Amino acid sequence: MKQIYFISDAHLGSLALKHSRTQERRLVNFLDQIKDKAEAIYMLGDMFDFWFEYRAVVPKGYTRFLGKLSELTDSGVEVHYFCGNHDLWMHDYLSTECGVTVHRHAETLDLNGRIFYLAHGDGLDYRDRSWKTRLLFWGFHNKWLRRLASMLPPDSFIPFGRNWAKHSRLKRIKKDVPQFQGDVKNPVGYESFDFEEEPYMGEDREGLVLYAKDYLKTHPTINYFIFGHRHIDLDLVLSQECRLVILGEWMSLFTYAVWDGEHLFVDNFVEGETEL
Ligand SMILES: [Mn+2]
Repeated sequence: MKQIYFISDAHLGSLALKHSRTQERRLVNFLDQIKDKAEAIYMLGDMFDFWFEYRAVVPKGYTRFLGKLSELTDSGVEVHYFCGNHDLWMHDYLSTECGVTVHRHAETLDLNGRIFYLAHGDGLDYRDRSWKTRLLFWGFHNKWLRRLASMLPPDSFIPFGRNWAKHSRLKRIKKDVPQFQGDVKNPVGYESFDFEEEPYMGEDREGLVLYAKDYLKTHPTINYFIFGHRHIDLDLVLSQECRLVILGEWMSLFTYAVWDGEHLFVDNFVEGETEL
């Protein structure tokens, strides 16, 4: 049986990373290596660090990645894209140009006999949301604000967005990175391993785990919850029939999950080593 792959959070084009072209190439190599085995690929959001699409204009860059997606869909592999909080402002470019199916909300899907709940994961962490997170979530999803932003010229708004995304990444820089002690406002560019996420908070505090546990009570047929967004890799048994996977990211962990119809595996992609 053919395999179904899950990846998320590459944050391609991040101005906070020194080697973003290398990162894109690695992702493209991964996609190239799975193209004959894959029945479908689910990308669970934030593959782009900032994507804001106008009716006639898309952000420049990402050509290798977009080309590979088109190649995959041309050859019959299903490619699904769940919008994340860095790339929810999509129109129809990925679908019409690259043949990708774009999902704007969480979906419950039967994939080769098992029930999957798939989502990026932002906005679900409802027990632990500050007013700032709520305000941003509202602003990001507000159609009038989006319309307003789309009246700004791309040459000013897209760089603004990319810089905003860069600074939100720089907040997560490791405190002991020596080069960061220089110019905080204007750093030169960092290796992806210079960043760290808030570590896993445990079953009783981790928002996506709490959300999934709650959701499972009213939707007991779900076998797998798969999320991105959190940038940690987590594989947790919720019940005899249900597991939760948080996918990690594609900046320094290069994690993916694969479903072969019988087992769900989570692994890291190490170029030249990982056998796919
Ligand atoms: Mn995210």
